[in-house]
Amino acid sequence: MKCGTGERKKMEIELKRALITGITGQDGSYLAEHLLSSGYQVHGIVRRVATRESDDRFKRINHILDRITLHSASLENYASLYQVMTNHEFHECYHLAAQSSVPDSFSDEFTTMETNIKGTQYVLAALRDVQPECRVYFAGSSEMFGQVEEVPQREQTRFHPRSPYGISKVAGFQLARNFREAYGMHCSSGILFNHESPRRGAEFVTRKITSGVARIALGLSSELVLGNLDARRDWGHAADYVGAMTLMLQQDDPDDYVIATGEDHSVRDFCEAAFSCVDLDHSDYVQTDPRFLRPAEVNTLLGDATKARETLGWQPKHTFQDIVREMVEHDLDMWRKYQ
Ligand code: F7E
Repeated sequence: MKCGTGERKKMEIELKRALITGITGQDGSYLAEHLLSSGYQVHGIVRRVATRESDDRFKRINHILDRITLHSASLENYASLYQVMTNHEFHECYHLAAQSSVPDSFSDEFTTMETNIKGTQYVLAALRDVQPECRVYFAGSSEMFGQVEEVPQREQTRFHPRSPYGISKVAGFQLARNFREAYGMHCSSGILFNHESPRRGAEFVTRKITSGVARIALGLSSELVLGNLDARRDWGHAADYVGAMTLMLQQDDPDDYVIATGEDHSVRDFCEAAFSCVDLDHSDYVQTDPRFLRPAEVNTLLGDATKARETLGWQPKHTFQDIVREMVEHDLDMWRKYQ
């Protein structure tokens, strides 16, 4: 079933329907909430096995499960995606699902490439074949800049990825651009710099730090072991960043945008800020271990989101301090149960 102009007009009168891949993740859950509050009907794709797993897989979306529709499909299986696109018409599709851990992309490069590159191609191809008028958002990443050639990084900055993850995101970004140019699809990519929240996975450095700080403050642990403390990142709040995704799809023309705060901090700065939330000095607790270093590191990332601000009217609301404090307070509440 192709979704032509007639069908699209009908959909505009009806509720807007959005499909999210990666709906169980940090960004997917905030995006689902944001779209629901804007009156959308929200659909998500989850792996078949996930539907049979415990509450844990759905922990970020448990509170909205009765307001969203989930479809079991897999990024590794074109036929399953094709079926979802054939059975339901979508106005917007947010393709967020990916293997998103940079260190894991070194230890499992083949899965990262399969999921992130082929998965993106499958999503784009299924939409092109079944409903080419559906607007598409692709989750690009500041990891595409990698070994940066200018500071701050803008949409025009050359890509020099430093990990299988970064390479897979460059490929996905180029696929989205090619579907836009070759098939006239409304495909936009956000080049999102690091974005955090209490829903961040424990494998990422900010959550590892805030969780470690909470455990130390509650007497459940005595040290926090990290890798490169000198790495610098432009850390924003995930809830702010999903707003930028939706704004991109409301533009007349598809385009690519850097989404960032324009402020960078080192991992050491993050530790200092997090420990000071519980009146402790990070230098008394933080250790380093080479096993957390990467084969190739991205030393510094700092974004220039001027285009998003001027074209989309987007800007972040949360400050660095807000983010650190919110995450530490959340983790204190969480770990208190184990005291
Ligand atoms: O590392 C350093 C590490 O794993 C940040 C993903 O969402 O953002 C994220 O990628 C920095 C790196 O995020 C540890 O070496 C030190 O320099 O939190 P991260 P990431 O690699 O920047 C981008 C935009 C994405 O798109 C990705 O999907 O922190 N670091 N010590 C450490 N990192 C970790 N994970 N663990 C440590 O112990």
